[in-house]
Amino acid sequence: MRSSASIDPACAAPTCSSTTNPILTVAYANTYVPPTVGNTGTICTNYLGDSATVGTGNTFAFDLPANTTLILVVEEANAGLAGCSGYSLMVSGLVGNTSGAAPCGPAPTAVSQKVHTGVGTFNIPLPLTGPAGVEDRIGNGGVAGTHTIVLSYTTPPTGATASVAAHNPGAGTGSVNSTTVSGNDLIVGLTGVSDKQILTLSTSGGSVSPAVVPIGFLVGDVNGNHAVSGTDIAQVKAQASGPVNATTFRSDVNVSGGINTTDIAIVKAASGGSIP
Ligand SMILES: [Ca+2]
Ligand SMILES: [Ca+2]
Repeated sequence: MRSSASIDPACAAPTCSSTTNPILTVAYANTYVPPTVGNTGTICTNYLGDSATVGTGNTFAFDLPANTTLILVVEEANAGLAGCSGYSLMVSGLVGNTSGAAPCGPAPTAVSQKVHTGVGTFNIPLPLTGPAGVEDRIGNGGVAGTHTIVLSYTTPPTGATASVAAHNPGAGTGSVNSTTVSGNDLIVGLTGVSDKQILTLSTSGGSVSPAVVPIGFLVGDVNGNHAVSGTDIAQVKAQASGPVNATTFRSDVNVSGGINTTDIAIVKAASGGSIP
């Protein structure tokens, strides 16, 4: 795919979605030199950026220099599949699209936020790279599967939108049911989120860089190591009857505002569960 040239520097942000097989998108400046057998080094020639993850939907951003023609290569991730019979590609940030100023702004920080009844609001960090952060609490207000994700930028994320890009394992469920801009924050409501999965939240559009946030959902994983075991049960027991504060809030699994036998029972019932 060849876009129109960018006269000014731009923060270009392609979003690619496949209707069939997993794909990977790579951006090049001006010229793409296809690799050949025995000479694969050309895939780095004129390289600008790529989607980093393979899937049926991905978004990324990169700085496109002035007076540069953007070339996007959409590759089927796995050889031998039926081919990219259907995909869509959208690019924001180029000339005539005021949503993507250059250079690309810094990536946001992300947290999973919950109110613990009568005590206060506590956040679990969600790193954008490396192992996924884990939300171990069952849901907002103790309702399973409802969660609030807050992405914080250095400027208001006006016009940005969010969607669920992937589930791992693929049978996982959950979708975005609200997106709100408040100050420099993009507040995303999730509903119908099934337990024991890594959900990939993708944001795009608007006046900020797109972001991809992997979020682990594993009820009872109070130490956030992607598995529920006796260690988690012991931690909740040790903190039971004590205060819910910045150190202990993960043990208040049902966000009731207290740590007690109900939380211990939830973690015991979840023991043995894990996520990738
Ligand atoms: Ca654990
Ligand atoms: Ca509790």
